[in-house]
Amino acid sequence: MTDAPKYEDWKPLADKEVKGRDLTWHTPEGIEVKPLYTSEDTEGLDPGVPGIAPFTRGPYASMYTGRPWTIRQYAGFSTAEESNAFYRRNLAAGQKGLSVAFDLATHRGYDSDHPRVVGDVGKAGVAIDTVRDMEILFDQIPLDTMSVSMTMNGAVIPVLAFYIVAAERQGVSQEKLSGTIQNDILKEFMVRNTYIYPPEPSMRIVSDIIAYTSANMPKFNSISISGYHMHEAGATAVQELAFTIADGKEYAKRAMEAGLDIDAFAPRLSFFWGIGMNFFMEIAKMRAARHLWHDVMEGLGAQNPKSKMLRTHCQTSGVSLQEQDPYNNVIRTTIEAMAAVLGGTQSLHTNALDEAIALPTDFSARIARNTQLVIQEETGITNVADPLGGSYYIESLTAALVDEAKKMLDEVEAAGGMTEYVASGKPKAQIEQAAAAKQASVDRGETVIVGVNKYRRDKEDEIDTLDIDNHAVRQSQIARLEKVRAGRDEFACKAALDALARGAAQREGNLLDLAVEAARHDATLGEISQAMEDAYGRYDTNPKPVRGVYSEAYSDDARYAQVVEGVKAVERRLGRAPRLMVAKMGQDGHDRGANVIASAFADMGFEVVSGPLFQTPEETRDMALENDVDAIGASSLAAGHKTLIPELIGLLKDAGRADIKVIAGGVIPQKDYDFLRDAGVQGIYGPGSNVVECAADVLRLMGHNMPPAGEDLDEAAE
Ligand code: MLC
Ligand code: 5AD
Repeated sequence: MTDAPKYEDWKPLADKEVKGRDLTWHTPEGIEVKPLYTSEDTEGLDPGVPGIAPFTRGPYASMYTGRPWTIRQYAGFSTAEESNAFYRRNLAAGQKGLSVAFDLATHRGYDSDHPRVVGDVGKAGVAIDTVRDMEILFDQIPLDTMSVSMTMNGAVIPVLAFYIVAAERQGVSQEKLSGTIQNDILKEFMVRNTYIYPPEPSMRIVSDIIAYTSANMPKFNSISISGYHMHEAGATAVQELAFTIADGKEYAKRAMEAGLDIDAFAPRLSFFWGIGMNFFMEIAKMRAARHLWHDVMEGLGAQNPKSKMLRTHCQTSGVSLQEQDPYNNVIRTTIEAMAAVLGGTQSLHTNALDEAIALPTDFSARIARNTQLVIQEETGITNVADPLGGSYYIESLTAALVDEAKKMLDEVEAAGGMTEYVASGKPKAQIEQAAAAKQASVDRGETVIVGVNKYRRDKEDEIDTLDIDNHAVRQSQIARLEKVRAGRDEFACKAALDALARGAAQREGNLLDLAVEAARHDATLGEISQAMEDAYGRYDTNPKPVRGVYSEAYSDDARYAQVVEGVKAVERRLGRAPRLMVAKMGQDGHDRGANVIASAFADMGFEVVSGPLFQTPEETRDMALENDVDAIGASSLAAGHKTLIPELIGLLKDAGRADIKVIAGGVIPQKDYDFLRDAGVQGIYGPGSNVVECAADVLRLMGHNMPPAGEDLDEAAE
């Protein structure tokens, strides 16, 4: 038998075909992917079998041949009644597990009647103020059999307490509850921004929940350690892997320091990945994660194999989906779902095609859910465990990711662990750097997005999107809050809240235990949060956008240079650089877009003022006036735009500064454009907007004669 041909036999043939062109793919992770992998690449790389350490090929032995992944669609909007009806329709149509999306007021620990959350109630998720709301949310959904995930981090104590008490009122005791609470605060400080308290007390909350659930709720996953939000914020696969595994290690160490036995809680730690369009990279990422977690837990002394076995949820990527030609999103989501499944996920959410515009409608949610049903029931993919195991490319890429992530994990370790590393701001800055580089590559057309920066249609079709009457939801929440407050034993409620406040201040008792008692007496979410805020305070940060990524990516670009010249011309006229304030109003913490804009505009020569997160329109006005800015870019991704931006424009007018131009960017449906323009918004930039052209528009608004792209100034003047 002759030896099978090898890479060196193949190389000259390929070189000849492509005339010597270098076919290496330099990934954003810094991995050099060759155009071909062979058996030489996997020598010494046997990943073993699923269900046995290090679990690279999957946590369970039989994987989907025994039980398919859980179809778990993340959803929530408006009131508890409306979300409950939506859940029940979805369950009847084939969804298997629930996953609750709460509105931003709830995330940030405010009741619906709080003045800071006027634009947020019921918008990006369901409004929950009391146990009563939670009871309605799960009406006719048996909590002893349905597994429920709740994405909650900031207000995790009241929300989990409400869930436990709502189940009690259904007659279900807490040891029967199966599900997951996200409870992952470290990534909130890095990327998701729905924290309430400073890092240290927030870490106590995490370990109190781990302690409580491991003692009382054996079927409940105490945490969902999430890379997803880093992925969405622009992280590379290596960053997502390393920072998430490092977060997990930090939580485990904290729980051990609090006196818990690692094998008592580690089997109920779970993970969550974002799955984007980089197909094989995403599959390899999930396999690498299982290997890495196994090693970390072994390092911490875990004995039980379940402690070392990484189980995960996945969600297809929101940022990969586009407003333009939105049916392409169905294709993207299918590909991403395939990657999650071939990577061996335990639970999956597939995004809806209207992701870049609004929350899902019944129609778009059906297509999203059916994407999973079709893969599960029509393709035969579930018939073999880890079907890609042994692929030369997949195994090599998995090993490369393990190596690269280990280097980053060592860096975190050297910095004193993830709490310290997060406090240094380094991981956030590294992710923002990667995000800005990615946006520049899209703007330059190097990263192709079909229907956006290539094959763009002249005219887009409108699609139906979900609209929520935020005012009506708020009114009905306020009415229910009043009813609950009027019907409770005020004395017992106050005593329970005082006990919680003492427990927080004096580090006594378990905070969840104390909050369950307050919830039994109908304390509200805002009251429970406030009891802890009295002891801990509220945490604030100021954005510090990265510099230099855009100027580097565009060093040879004529249009970029033209815009930079335009900025200089305005600067000569004004005697100072043009000033843009990037504003984030309301409780929407999505700051990737705002930071990318701030970073790019600063590189182009603007003086950029970055407003802190969670401003009220009044606070934005004050900051704009103090800094004497020329324009304000309001970034909105959580549907507060129709309330907050017109309010800001009114306030500027009242202050005699109608000359300050207001532009808006983010997730804004086309059907709201006229409303915003009528309110005085002078430019609207949805997903897929080019940042350099956005800057050109701002210069025009400032009276500069900026030519259209592709023309020079003289031509434009003619
Ligand atoms: C599974 N089981 C099997 C099996 N596969 N038994 C035999 N053979 C097999 N092949 C068993 C398991 O052991 C388990 O039982 C039960 O079946 C369920 O399986 P699971 O793997 O635990 O699945 P699931 O219950 O779906 O849990 C998945 C999870 C969990 C562990 C990843 O944490 C989870 O559901 N996470 C979802 C998180 C989520 O939805 N997040 C949304 C975030 S959205 P037993 O008895 O062992 O339990 C977001 C967006 C934003 O964050 O920013 O707002
Ligand atoms: N309903 C459904 N999906 C949601 N997402 C966020 N909020 C909701 C909601 N209320 C999804 C989107 C978003 C990601 C963070 O989660 O896909 O990008």
